[in-house]
Amino acid sequence: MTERFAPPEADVDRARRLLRDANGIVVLTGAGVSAESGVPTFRGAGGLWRDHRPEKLATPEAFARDPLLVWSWYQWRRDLVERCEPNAAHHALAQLCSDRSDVRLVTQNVDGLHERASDAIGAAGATAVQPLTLHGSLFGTRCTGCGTRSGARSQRVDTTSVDTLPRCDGCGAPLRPDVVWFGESLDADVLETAFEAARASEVCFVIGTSALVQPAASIPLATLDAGGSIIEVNPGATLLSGLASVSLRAPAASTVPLLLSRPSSST
Ligand code: BJW
Ligand code: ZN
Repeated sequence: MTERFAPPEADVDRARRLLRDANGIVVLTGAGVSAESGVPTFRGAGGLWRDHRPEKLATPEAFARDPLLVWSWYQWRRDLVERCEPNAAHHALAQLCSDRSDVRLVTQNVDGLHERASDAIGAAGATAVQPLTLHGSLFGTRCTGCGTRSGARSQRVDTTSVDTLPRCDGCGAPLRPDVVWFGESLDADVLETAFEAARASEVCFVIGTSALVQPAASIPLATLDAGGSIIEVNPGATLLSGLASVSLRAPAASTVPLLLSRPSSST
């Protein structure tokens, strides 16, 4: 029943033209862009926070209290995401970033699917542009002692017992997932680059985020404050919907490629 999600044609055409004509686009994605790849979102029906309390799994205090529980949950998510593939929205955005130097992709996602779509573009010989990742990477680790990062893809974590959990080769302290938990600061350089791009762009293209988590949710407001506009793709309404020039209640995988294709006429 894909027709049920078909957004009004006039809105689609308007969004396409805004994107085509924009002097600078900042794209902000959230979990919804990966939903059709099979990666669960956080909030809403079927979301991770329906069955799991964030404060028990996604805070530094939770990790200090029960690292085995936290690592078991993250390893389960790593296994799940490894079985998923980038969808048509990830691929269309990777192509857009490759085609236009005035586009910046900023993601809250830790699943690496934008990166894999970009790698596919690079493998085909085009310029591969990697996203700015606000909340880290599901597959990286960081030392709780000395802060050393593992890089994008670390070894599978043995969650048999607390004694089998990974430790730092350098200082021996426990390694943790390299993600940003509640109450933690985002990387200052990454965040500043994202906000700079938002201020410098005429359009903020927001895809698949509930826009509830700060400071990421303020990125579209920076574009708006600088005189630009917001285009939103999301099957549900969000706090941004009322501020958007075009808000398409539609899923990402079919809609994003449609918006990034050529408008039906040149007017
Ligand atoms: C589709 C679709 C389809 C479905 N197509 N779309 C009070 C006010 C303001 C701020 C705060 C506050 N109290 C505390 C804070 C700060 C806090 C915060 O924002 N809390 C709010 C929840 C209230 N923020 C922080 O703590 C941040 N740090 C910070 O602020 O530092 C400064 C500070 C320090 C100390 C004290 C206070 C401030 C850090 C936030 C880190 C967020 N981390 C997580 C986990 C990452 C690791 C992991 O994955 O395990 O990041 S939480 C989770 O939410 C994850 C996501 O990146 C993030 C955003 O979620 P997202 O992507 O929007 O997903 P959903 O599920 O919410 O929405 C999915 C959307 O998709 C829905 O709208 C669907 O409709 C849609 N959808 N199918 C398109 N097919
Ligand atoms: Zn260390």
